Amino acid sequence: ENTANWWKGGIIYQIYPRSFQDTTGDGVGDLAGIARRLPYVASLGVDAVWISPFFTSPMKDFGYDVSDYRGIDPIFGSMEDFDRLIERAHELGLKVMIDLVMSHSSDRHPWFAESRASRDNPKASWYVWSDPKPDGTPPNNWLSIFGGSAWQWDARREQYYLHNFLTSQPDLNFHNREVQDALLEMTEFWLQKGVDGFRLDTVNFYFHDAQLRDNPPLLPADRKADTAPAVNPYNHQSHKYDKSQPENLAFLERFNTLLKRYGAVSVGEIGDSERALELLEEYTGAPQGMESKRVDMSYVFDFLSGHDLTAQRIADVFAQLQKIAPNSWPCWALSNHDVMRHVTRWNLPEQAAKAYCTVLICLRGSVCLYQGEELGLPEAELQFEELRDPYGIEFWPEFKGRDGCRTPMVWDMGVNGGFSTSQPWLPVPHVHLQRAVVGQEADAQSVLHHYRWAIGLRREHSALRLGQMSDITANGPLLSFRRHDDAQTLHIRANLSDEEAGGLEPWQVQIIEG
Ligand code: TEU
Repeated sequence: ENTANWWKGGIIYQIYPRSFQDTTGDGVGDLAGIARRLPYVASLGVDAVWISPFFTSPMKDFGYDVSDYRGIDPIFGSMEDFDRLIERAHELGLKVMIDLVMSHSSDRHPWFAESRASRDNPKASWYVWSDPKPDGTPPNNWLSIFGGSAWQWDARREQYYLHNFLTSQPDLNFHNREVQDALLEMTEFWLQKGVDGFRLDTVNFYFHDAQLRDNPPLLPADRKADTAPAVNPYNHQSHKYDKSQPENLAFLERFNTLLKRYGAVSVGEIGDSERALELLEEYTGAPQGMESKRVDMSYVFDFLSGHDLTAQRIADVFAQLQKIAPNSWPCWALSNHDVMRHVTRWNLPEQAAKAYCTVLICLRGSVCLYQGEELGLPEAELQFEELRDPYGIEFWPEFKGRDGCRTPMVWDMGVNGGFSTSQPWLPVPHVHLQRAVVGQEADAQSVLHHYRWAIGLRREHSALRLGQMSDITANGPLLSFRRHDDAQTLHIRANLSDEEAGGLEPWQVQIIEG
């Protein structure tokens, strides 16, 4: 097997470090806890872990607001813990991907402190600053995903700064070459530590329109898949100018050149409901047999959205993909730390959760699994008082935020599911305990065993990892397609309904070789 190509058709297990395993008894997970649980992750048969941010952070967005890109936040442990984690992962044959949040830093980052100090200091243009309009209002109509204007007034500089997310997440100015260089140096620091790849947070937000033009209104026809709640005004505006700018491609080529010197890979998070597939092709497109010059693979948000995942929808997504992004390499996910767990989102019985797992594993592309989905965990129901996510607090109750998918992993039936000896930062729902790892290990029919089986299936069939995909059709609840390479052809038929159809039992997925 070509190990340089491990990511292609590979399966990546996403770990949210706050909620995986606590070893210090503070109710928050840590790196030592991840290292301790790596044998479990390896036992699933996945290729890699992607660990959500563990860098020094004031935790306003739980690590997606970095104040030191080269430091480990003390709540997660030390650099020695990280070194041990990588070593352990490699011993177990797991690759390690870390989460680079480069589009913005925390407002507590020394770069921002310097930048905001005056209009003429050396880092004055490291962030995106602008004068107000004559009437004192923000320079344009850009909106923050987390609510309100994307511009925050700064009394010292008497200017606005751009933030696509929280006001405490100022946007780095990628038009400034020094910023690019600083981020590349930071990336090399982690490459030298031996990381195998990066998940690039909000990879299409790096650049903004340098002229700061107003975004036009969004035509309903241009709204495709998105995961954000309708209550959010951000979704009703086009994002022609605040993200997905063409200048990003050249930066990604610089970034990729560095990665390839170390044999490392990247998965980009493209959040763009208007041009998702066009960007997928631009970022990851590579003709057959060639490597992408920019990003190796990228998420497609289609299966993370609220739309029911019908046979028709899957077939439509692949038809679109074939048309708009024929040379791309997508990375599929059903759940992550930002969206409602899919068992709840689509109201899936256990059989259905298994069927969607099998279908996911059979699709062309790489796959990201999110911790706990292999247990069939439903979304945790939380009270307003229990919320920690600022996004949820802002839009409650129309949108309940992202805490419900971030509650701790459940390992056993003991106190807090074996996650922590003390009160966890988010509660462990009682219903989750019945789905703990220990119980499912003992039950051959469990969702956990099904995931292990399906992951193994992909490992054993080159056609599932790297083969072509063809003849995808939907007929009512029936989905069928072929995967084939020089060695084999697999015919896949799935009944995505709770009634018998086309000779298949409810939720049956049939895979026939030949
Ligand atoms: O998320 C980017 C992002 O905007 C989407 O995932 C978004 O949450 C979704 O489309 C709903 O609108 C990334 C991280 O995954 C997230 O946890 C961070 O909060 C965000 O970036 C900011 O760094």
